[in-house]
Parts: sequence; C-alpha cells; structure tokens
Amino acid sequence: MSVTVVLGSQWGDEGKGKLVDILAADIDVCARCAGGNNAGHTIVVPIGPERTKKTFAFHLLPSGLDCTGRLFISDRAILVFDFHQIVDGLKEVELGGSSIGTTKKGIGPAYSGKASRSGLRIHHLFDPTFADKFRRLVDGRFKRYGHFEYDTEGEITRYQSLAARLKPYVVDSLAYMHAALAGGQRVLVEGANALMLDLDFGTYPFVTSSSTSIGGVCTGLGIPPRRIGRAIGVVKAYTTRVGGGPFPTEQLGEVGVHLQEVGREYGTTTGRRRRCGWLDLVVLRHSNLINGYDCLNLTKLDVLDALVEIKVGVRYLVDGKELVGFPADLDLLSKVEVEYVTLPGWNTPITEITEYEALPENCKKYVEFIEHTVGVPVEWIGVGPGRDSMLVKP
Ligand code: 2SA
Ligand code: GDP
Ligand code: MG
Repeated sequence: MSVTVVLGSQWGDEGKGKLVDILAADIDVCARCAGGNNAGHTIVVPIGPERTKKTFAFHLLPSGLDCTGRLFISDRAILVFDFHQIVDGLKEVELGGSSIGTTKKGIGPAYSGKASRSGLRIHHLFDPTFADKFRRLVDGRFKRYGHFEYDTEGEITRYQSLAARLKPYVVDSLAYMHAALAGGQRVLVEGANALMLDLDFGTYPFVTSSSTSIGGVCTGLGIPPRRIGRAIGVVKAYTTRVGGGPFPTEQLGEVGVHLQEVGREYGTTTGRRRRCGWLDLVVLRHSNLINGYDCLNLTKLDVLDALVEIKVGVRYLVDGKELVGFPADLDLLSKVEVEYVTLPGWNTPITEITEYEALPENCKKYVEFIEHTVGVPVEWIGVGPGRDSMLVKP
C-alpha cells in the first residue's frame, strides 16, 4: 500500500488542511512530518444536527485527526521549548530591518539545535539525565544571548509532569509506520508550510527551518521514497506570503488589497496580514520540479470571482533574457521583471457550484491554462472554505 502526500506548492496557506480533512475520510493513518506549531491548517466543518459551520485551526496535530486515543508521537521528534521561542524573538531583533518575519514559535532555534546535535528529542523526556541536558542547553543560550528571563528549574518540573502526560502517546514511529504500511493501511502525509519556505529550495534565508518539500516526508517519517505513491500539490489560485522575503508577483495596490480582503488572508497562527499577489507559474514549475506532483488541488478560486482581468506570472526576465528557473540568489531575484499573461475574469459567484462543468467558461479556461502551463492535472478545485466547497475535476 502506498503513501499519499499533500504538499504546499507556494509560500504556505494554500488550504492543505481542508484537502487533508477531505481525504482523511478514506485513510487509516494521517501523519505530520516537518515544521512545528508554526503551521496553521484550517478546516471548516458542519457540526451537530443543524450542521452549523465550525472552524478549527490545527497547528501541530494533523488536520486528519478524528478521535482521541489515536494520536501517536514519534520518540524521535525534536522538542521545541519555550526558551526557543524567546530566542526566536531575540534573533529577529538582532536581524533588525532584515528580519525573517518568523512566527516566533521557536522553530529556527529548535532546528538549529537539532543540526548542531544539541537538541533534545521526545525520548530524552524520559531519560534520567533530562534535567542536566536541559540546563546545559539553556546555559548555552544564556551565553549566546545574555541572561534573559527564564525559570529553568520551574520549566524542568513542568516538562517532567508533561512527560508523564505524553508517555501514553509516544511510539517508535518507524516501527509504527512500517507496521502500518506492511499491514496495508492507507497513509496520508500532511505537509506543513510549503515548497518556497523549504530550507534548501525556498527563498533562503527567508524560509522556515525544515524540509517542507517531498524530501522531508522521507527524512521526517523514515519512509523509503518508493513508498510514496501520489504527491498532491496544493495551489492557491493567486499567491500569498506572510513574513519577509521576496515575492515577485506581489501586488501592493488595489489588487493586493482586494485579494487580501476577499480571501480573508490573515495568518492562522499569528493573525498577521498576508501579502497578496498574482499566481506565479515560475514558482509552480520550480515547486513541481522538486516535488513532482501527480495532481493539483487548486484552491480559493472563488476569491477571483469579481476580478475583470486576472494576471498570471509566466516568465522571469533579467535584461530581457528569460531565467531558466527560480534563482537561488536573491539579488538576482530582485532584478527580475515578471512577464504576465492576462486572462479574462468570469464575474460570477462560483461558491455554490458543485460540478466542474457548471463553472463559467472563463473560470474553466483559467484552470486549464494552469494545468497546461505547469503540465500537471488539476484534480480538485476549492470554491469556498467549507468541506463541501470542493469540486472534483473529471
Ligand atoms: P518560522 O516561524 O521560523 O517557521 O518562520 C520562517 C518563515 O516561514 C513562514 N511561515 C509561514 N508562512 C505561512 N504560513 C505559516 N503558518 C501560519 C498560517 C503563519 C501565521 O497558517 O497562517 O499565522 O503567521 C507559516 N509558518 C511559518 C514565516 O512567515 C517566515 O516567513
Ligand atoms: P493551510 O496552512 O495550507 O492549511 O491553509 P490555512 O488554513 O492557513 O489558510 C487557508 C485559508 O483559506 C483558511 O482560512 C481556509 O478555511 C480557507 N480556504 C481553503 N480553501 C478555500 C477555498 O477554496 N475558498 C475559500 N474562499 N477559502 C478557502
Ligand atoms: Mg496555514
């Protein structure tokens, strides 16, 4: 039995949570493999006999989670402590005008600790040397950043009591995952953040600190690549980015404000206003090169309903010459001129539409233009935030 992977194809917040929630109805195991509680995945589901729509935001738990007693935590997972969050803030202050615009959830400092081999993992919580190791870690941070306010001993006591609560959930995740696969269980992997925030392939250094690309699925879960059967790229019908860093198709005027307001583009974790711009197919081709999508879920198409014309970035030019791919060098990226194709809008609300064929012609043309230019079929189309607002493209 193979594994299905859902990955963000742009700068995050494409609507991964919603697709995972839908696909989770037909799977046995839903796994998170990268990132941390910087992620914010939203699902909107009908609750109770009245079917009142309720919104849930998932940060660390998978959006596909459906009941208690079925949550497992890897013994190899790196721990993010509160002092990591303090350090995250201090690092951002140090960077001043060139700060990353992190979520301040401690992600960068925790992953730095992991890479420098001083981080603590879930299994360390149950180790008699945990307190000593923890003190050493905090002392190291004091040496680097000065003595910030932090109750080290109080935190040790707190983590020890949390350890007792966590214990029933902790498993050898390799044994767990491989037994699930050997037993024919259907596994769905919920990618966090997105390709353009990947530590290696994103707009470095304006990225997160984990491998958010398909490689992170293998390194995060210990799954061999050949087990991955299907990679689904989630693509917002326009582009958003939260935090600092380059964004070639960003629209600072009317269009950006329109997308931000109609799309309700605010960070799910921090509430920050997301920057908005046109869809960028250079980004999408770069993303597809690395993740090799089998199909796409185009989301938030309804947000474009009222636009008379819709632009799509198709090429990056520097001094009139096309760049071969998405550049690594941000100085070069700052010089690119984006070439756009302009497509006609559809000027019709599409949220209530339930079948692909019933979409306005210009709307279908927009979808098909993306499919053809990227070379990957669109399988699902999001026309609203709710679980039911998802069309399947024949
Ligand atoms: P970090 O905190 O170290 O991972 O930040 C580094 C960069 O990664 C970006 N980042 C995100 N971008 C989009 N969505 C994310 N999750 C939240 C959401 C974000 C929020 O769902 O809306 O609420 O602000 C996310 N997490 C990290 C971040 O903005 C930095 O650019
Ligand atoms: P994720 O991080 O990729 O899971 O995405 P987020 O949850 O951070 O942000 C996506 C936002 O768009 C959430 O508020 C969703 O409820 C909403 N959303 C998802 N799909 C659609 C859609 O097709 N149309 C509209 N209008 N909203 C959507
Ligand atoms: Mg999000």
